[in-house]
Amino acid sequence: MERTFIAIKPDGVQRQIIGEIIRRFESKGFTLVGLKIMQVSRELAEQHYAVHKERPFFPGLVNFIISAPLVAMVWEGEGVIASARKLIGATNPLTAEPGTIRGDFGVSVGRNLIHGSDAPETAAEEIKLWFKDEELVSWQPASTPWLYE
Ligand code: DAT
Ligand code: MG
Repeated sequence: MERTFIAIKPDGVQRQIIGEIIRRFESKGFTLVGLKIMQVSRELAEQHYAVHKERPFFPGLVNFIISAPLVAMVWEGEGVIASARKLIGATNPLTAEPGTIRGDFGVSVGRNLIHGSDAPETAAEEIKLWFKDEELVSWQPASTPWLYE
């Protein structure tokens, strides 16, 4: 089973759509294996977005990520990495399709509510960056036989 790192950014927390976002992942059939609300340090935010450190939006992005609490999660399921990106929608909420999280709840790229790992390598790196092994739970929901043949 694949795992991916998902974060509800400070705007999603402040707009009180944590439950709505978790509901979408649960309803789809993915399994929550890690969850915490946290005040992110500047160091962690910079590490997480290190790939963007030369971009003009980087300082604003880091300040935004540490501006208020964030919800860090790990979700599990077959194909969850790519599927989560589809549930999340395009980076710019204005062009994200309706039905996606960004398409339904956002209007600007700097406040796009949610992060999801973009590939197996980044998912593994991000899970390791944000969670200790003992913070992740391996379990099988009772619905599993009704989701997979
Ligand atoms: P994604 O979050 O869809 O993977 P990304 O990795 O290209 O997008 O960028 C990371 C985050 O940086 C993105 O969620 C929001 C912010 N960002 C990207 N492009 C931006 C821009 N042109 N202006 C402001 N913020 C931007
Ligand atoms: Mg990205």
